[in-house]
Amino acid sequence: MPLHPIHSTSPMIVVANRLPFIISKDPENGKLIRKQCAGGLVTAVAPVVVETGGLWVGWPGVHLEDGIVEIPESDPEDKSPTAGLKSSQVVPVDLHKQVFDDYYNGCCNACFWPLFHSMPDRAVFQGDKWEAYKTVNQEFAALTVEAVRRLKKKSPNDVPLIWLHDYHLMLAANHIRAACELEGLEIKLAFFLHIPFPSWDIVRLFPWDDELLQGILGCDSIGFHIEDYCLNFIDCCKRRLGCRVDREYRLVEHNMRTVSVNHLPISIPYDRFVKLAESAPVVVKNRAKEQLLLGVDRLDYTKGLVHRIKAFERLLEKYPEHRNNVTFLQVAVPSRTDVKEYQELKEELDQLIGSVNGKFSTANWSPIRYIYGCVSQDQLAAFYRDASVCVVTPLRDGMNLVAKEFVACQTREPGVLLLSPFAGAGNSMHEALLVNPYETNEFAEILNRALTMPKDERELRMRQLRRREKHLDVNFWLRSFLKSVDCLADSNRSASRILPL
Ligand code: ADQ
Repeated sequence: MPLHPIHSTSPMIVVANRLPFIISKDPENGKLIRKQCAGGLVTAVAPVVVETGGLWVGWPGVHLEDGIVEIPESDPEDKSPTAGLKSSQVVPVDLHKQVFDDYYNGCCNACFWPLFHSMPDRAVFQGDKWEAYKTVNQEFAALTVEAVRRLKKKSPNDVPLIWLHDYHLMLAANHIRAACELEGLEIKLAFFLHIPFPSWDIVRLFPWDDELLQGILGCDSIGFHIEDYCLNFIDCCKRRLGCRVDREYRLVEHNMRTVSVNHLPISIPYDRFVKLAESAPVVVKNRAKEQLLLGVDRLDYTKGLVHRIKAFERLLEKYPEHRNNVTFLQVAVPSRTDVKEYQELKEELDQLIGSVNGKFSTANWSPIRYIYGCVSQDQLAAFYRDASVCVVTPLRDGMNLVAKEFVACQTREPGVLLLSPFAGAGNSMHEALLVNPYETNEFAEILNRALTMPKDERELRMRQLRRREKHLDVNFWLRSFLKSVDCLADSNRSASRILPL
């Protein structure tokens, strides 16, 4: 069930690296089951796929070589957003293990992830991995075209809306477009990037940057979280490909088509988090005696975890009055655990936390509580609600949903949000305390300011943050997207597709 009904006219085909659930074998009876992934994207988009009779194309999380041959139906008890998604609406992409590894780890994670987060020194550029990326994008495209044929057979007059997601699929659009044009299948093609789109100075480091930009331009409509990413992309198209562009109206002309570039800030199912917070178990009984600083992240080098712990250490050195009553709770979800860099980061963090705890712990108090694992949504909501300060300080982040989840869950005593200006969320959550994570002393000062902020000020800031996030929730994002695609359909039907100079 969508949180608010969203009426889309076209059947939607979502194409993402992953299906909206993972398929695994029930250890007890060996039966195939769906394991839910509760991301914002799945929550928002899966109901629209269900409602419009659309399809979801993605990798099922296992290789068919592993013996998984079919997509199971959802469990009758299933209340997740994908419950209504029939197995016939799911198109699994089967990829050979080695090709998948080269595409996913070799290209997406080792190259695009650091590069797009403006950390080029970490990026590895390898021609063979790029070849695997191209192959996999072609495979995704072929299955998407097959999905279009299926939908067209059922209702020939519908124009399917194909929505490609993220940096894994930047080259699929042109393959889909070419095949559909050849068969006379009318479609709409859109793309959304969940991570930052960096400046031309960074993009030009990628040896095949022209192919990449042309790949994205294969869509009719391209979405980024914030305006800066839109302008970066437009700038790259102009400088690298010589496209005619209109920065004001966010248009790029390419191959006799006009592509629209849209600023679509993603968000969360706000009301669902409010409900969760209202019934979540109590974590902090008395805030006057116990203050919780909270961090919730995937364990990733872009999230700035090491910088954050160092700033907390500095806080305890400079302001000893916080010892014994302030605890830093860091929840870190294991991520890309088979990659060396992530293993090294985990080790560095383990050591740092150990050394801070060793330095300051007393018989009854340890400064840092560290959970390395996934926590339930109820538990997460309880942490968000009871935290005095939520520390969201990535070195770079497309948007960051944790900042928004924290704000939604602040249903009792108002806390303070500390936010990095290098997260997309920093662009609009103006009432947060902004902190540059690279400057340890200043970071410690701002931690202290957050912990000692008067209630009036906390209330004022949180009220405004909550008002905005409630309004600009994930349904707003989805509606804005659907509107941007419909507008595009209208303008492309008009006589002139060429930009005014
Ligand atoms: P991520 O990099 O994964 O997403 P983020 O936006 O913060 O980052 O989302 C993380 C999600 O994981 C949140 O919904 C959070 O609740 C959940 N989570 C984190 N730790 C958890 C834990 N220990 N247990 C359970 N759940 C946990 C990418 C981009 C972001 C962008 C999103 C959406 O990198 O910038 O905001 O996509 O577009």
